[in-house]
Amino acid sequence: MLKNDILLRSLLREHVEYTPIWLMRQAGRYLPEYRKIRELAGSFMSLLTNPDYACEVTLQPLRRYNLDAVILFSDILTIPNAMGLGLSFTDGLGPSFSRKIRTEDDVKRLLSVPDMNSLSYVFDTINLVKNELKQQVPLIGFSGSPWTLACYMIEGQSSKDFSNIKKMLYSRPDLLHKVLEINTESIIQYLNSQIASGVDAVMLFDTWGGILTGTAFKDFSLAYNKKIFDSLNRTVGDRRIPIVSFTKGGSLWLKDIVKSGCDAIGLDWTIDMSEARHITSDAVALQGNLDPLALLGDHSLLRAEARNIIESFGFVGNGGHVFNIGHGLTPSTDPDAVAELIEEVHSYSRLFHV
Ligand code: 1CP
Repeated sequence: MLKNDILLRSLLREHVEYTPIWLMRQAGRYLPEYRKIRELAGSFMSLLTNPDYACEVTLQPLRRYNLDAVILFSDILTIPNAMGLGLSFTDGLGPSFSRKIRTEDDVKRLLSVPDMNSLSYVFDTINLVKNELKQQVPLIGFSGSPWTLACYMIEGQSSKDFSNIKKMLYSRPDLLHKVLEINTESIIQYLNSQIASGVDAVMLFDTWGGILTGTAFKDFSLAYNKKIFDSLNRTVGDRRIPIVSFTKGGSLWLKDIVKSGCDAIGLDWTIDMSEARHITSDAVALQGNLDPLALLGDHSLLRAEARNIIESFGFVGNGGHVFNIGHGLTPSTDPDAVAELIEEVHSYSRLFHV
């Protein structure tokens, strides 16, 4: 039994005493202790694939802060790497693949559901973290969405305009669907293996869903996310594994996302909590949605922003709110600002849980 299961109860819209909080990219370059291990590891890939290092980095934020969850330290690009696309990370430039998917021949030659044994370093990390955590707080597992993984597999790196994947969408939609089908099956196996290894909740990162038109979002992103939510093992013994769906830039499509079958929706900062709650009518929990750059400013204004979000969600009643930022913490974040934010959310939110 978890000592602090308030995150899981909030995601399942059960009664809690205060609003739980965790932060996307809570382990990362803004923490000096992260930079130290990153240097020891030599490269981001060696950090990622070494379960001892990855476990240590997962737990670092919990040693500093009164967080209500930790998230597995890994990356969404582990799956395309396991497919053999040759992932590397360059400082300042981000990820890139030595092999890209652009043609029918690439799809035939390069694409298949990876053997989950080649991802055993991820499942080993989960085992280590669960052991070290000693049931203090839940561990969140994750994957990228089929569409977001396809963006990197087809562009070969980060992109400003996503012209290669959009060209495929508007010229060979059949080929893109093939890529998305393979990604979907891979993600189902990957997340079910994470669940079997012990994660307590799962989040799907659809970071690039928001670049699509409404129709394309439904056909090329949401339809596949739904298939994943339908295929995950959501009950393990007497534990329920809540699922969070995060589409950055997806606030216009909340009504459709609710119907995809997730337990909670992650929100970026572009919508007011009250409006998101009104649209979703407490059918799901909501996670978010502070602008991560608010942590770069004045601490009293940061606390005020946090209170605004809590007030905007309002009395929790039959809803569920998990406080988070609308995208990842940036490397220039002051670690003290994170402590102030957590303290404010924990204390102020008690007024709204009666
Ligand atoms: O230099 C470094 O130390 C690497 C920076 C870094 C970190 C800390 C990368 C490279 N990935 C990560 C960890 C990571 N990535 C986590 C860890 C858990 C956490 O503390 O939150 C998670 C959940 C991710 C997921 C991830 N990777 C996403 C989805 C979430 C999001 O931020 O939108 C995406 C898009 C990636 C790709 C990626 N990996 C790394 C970078 C710099 C990027 C983004 C590149 C781009 O902008 O296209």
